[in-house]
Amino acid sequence: NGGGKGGRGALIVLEGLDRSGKSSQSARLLSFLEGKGCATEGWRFPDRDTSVGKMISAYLANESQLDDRTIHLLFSANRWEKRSLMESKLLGGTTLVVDRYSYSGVAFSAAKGLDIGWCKAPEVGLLAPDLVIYLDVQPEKAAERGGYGGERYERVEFQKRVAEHYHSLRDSTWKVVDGSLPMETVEEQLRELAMNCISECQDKQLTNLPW
Ligand code: 2DT
Ligand code: MG
Repeated sequence: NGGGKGGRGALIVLEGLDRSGKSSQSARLLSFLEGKGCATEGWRFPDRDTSVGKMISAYLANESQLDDRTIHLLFSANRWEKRSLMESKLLGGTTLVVDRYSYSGVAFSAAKGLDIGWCKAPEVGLLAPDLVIYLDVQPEKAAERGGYGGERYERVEFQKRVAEHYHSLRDSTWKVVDGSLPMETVEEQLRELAMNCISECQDKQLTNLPW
């Protein structure tokens, strides 16, 4: 695990708008870390494989309608149902590279007009990331990238509001990376951020989101 002995794994989260490059960059980072001999797993939220995740997936595909607060709590429940597994992986020395987390939960729901404090409340007590990498891409630029997949939320006006809320959530664990740079440049920056994070967090306690 990153060269250290018996240290815990790092919780590394990638955030950003739809089409900001999170999924490709997570995959690249994952294979890089694996190549370094680092115990690593790639996770994503929503995790569409659980029964809660299937409800979320149907909602995103516009196959079901749910009240804004109801879907917000389902997204949160989808993280809660993975919390204990996440904790045991991290304590066992596995680094998790997670594509979206609580910040997506708050930014997307707040962009619909829900109160930010209300949106944060169900996230309190989930594990706090050691590093949040925000892939910063202009909403218009993201939309140009091969277009959206047709899911709910994939509209440029909505994504602009999401970007504003992401901005207000930034804290000391965040590193903003310019996602409009060439893929290899972004990849290189992520490698460095991740390696530093993994070696620095070995002896640090796991904590909970402070919201
Ligand atoms: P993907 O395209 O990454 O599968 O995300 N979302 C995500 C929320 O509204 N709340 C959340 O808590 C999470 C994790 C962002 C599907 C969409 O779901 C949104 C995009
Ligand atoms: Mg999407």
